Amino acid sequence: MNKLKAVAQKLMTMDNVHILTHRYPDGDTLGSAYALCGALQQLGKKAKVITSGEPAKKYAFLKKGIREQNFERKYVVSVDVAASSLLGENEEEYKDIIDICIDHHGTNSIEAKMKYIDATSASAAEIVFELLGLMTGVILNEHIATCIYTGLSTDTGCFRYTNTTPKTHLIAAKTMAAGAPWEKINAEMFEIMSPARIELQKLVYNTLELKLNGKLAFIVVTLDMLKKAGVGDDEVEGLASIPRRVEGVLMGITIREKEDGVFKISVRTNEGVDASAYCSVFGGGGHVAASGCTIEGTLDFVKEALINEAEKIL
Ligand SMILES: [Mn+2]
Repeated sequence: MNKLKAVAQKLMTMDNVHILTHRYPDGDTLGSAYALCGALQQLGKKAKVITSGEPAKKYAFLKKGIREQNFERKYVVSVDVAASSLLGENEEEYKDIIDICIDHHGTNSIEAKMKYIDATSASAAEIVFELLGLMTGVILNEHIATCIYTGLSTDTGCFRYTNTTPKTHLIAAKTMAAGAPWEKINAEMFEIMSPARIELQKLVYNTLELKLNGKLAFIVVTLDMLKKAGVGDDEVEGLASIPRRVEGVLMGITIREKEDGVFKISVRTNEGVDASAYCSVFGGGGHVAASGCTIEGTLDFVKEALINEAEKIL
């Protein structure tokens, strides 16, 4: 039997399901989770999304088709979560009891009774879309279409990144036909920003530096800048694409201070430079063109470590 079909059949037998997202939840993990949750509820099952951390306000619309249900958890599904550490605050409670793990990160290291990993999918939402198609009785309504489209669009940078495939567009087309408000979703995800967020962007642009003959660019986002601009932690997303935009840059790095001496690093690359391999040196990982890791130390130490390692491959 096709493995995804086996996952679909297993899900059909489940009830009282908790669906987990990764920490700092993005459009893909949330879209995938709420699409699956909506589908299970359509089938008369009880299901609930357990996010790791409060999602940014701009994702609130993904919840709109979901009924709040209280029940005792019997099964656990994770979507778009590549490693148990990425469950964040939910790691301890859930890491050993995951029944089904659905993901598109080739590096996935989650322990689960059943795993479906497809690294050729641009987003977890693509897998969830195909999964729902294999579940008898699930209808692609406007809510599910909205969730899936959001996952596709956000993980492909609005269908621009190299992970985008003909399949991505075919699924997007089906969700558009099913009523996903694609223009509004893309405006909300990629265009609209609060004045405070624009203020932050101004501060961040001032930190842009080019290294290694212009092949490496990085920006720095400090807690102080967030304070100065008046933005919440949930409005910081999306800055990571800035350094890679500089002409000639092969690797764009965003160094974001999470707490004193702890930096979250986001790496975006051009022309096939392997960001995942690069980040694995620092204990992180992800995709070829988009990966991340966490490094502790002073800002100067972190910068130097990143530059030294980049010099080996650029
Ligand atoms: Mn994803």
